[in-house]
Amino acid sequence: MTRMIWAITVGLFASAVPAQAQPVSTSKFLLVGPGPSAQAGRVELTQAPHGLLVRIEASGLTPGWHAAHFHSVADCSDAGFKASGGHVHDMAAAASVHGLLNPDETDLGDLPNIYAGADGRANAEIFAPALSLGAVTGRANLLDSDGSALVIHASADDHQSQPIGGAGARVACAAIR
Ligand SMILES: [Cu+2]
Repeated sequence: MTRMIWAITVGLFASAVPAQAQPVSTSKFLLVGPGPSAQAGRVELTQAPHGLLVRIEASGLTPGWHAAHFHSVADCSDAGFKASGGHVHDMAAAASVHGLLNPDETDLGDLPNIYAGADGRANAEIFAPALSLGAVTGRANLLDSDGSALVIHASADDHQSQPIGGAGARVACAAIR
């Protein structure tokens, strides 16, 4: 009997306290590549209380590991995706300092590698605590005046080499704006 009362009490308490959850809004962006006119999947970004949840659904990649980074401009219009600029980095720093394994600093746009299977598809969900959709203190806003881009490279990121971890050409790009 005591246990039943306790259970009821817990139930009432739980229903009386509103959940802290806020409405979740996910923004979807088209991933193109190779080149600006071929569809390669999509990128979904969800603003989280302490960072950004990044979901990547890509196809047409060569099997194996691929670097993925946020670059600084929402422009995927040229064949090599060079217009997407360099990596999103700390604007207080003089220049980009790349690499998740770099003891000096890590660009805010650096992400773990993603893996494409034999069918060329890669699905990944990554949490990026330093990034934001919209202005948030202490996080880089991907939706700044010129937006940003999620770029997938031809090769894996070694997370140490400058300036892009030996990741090679840019093979897919999603303009974030
Ligand atoms: Cu990159």
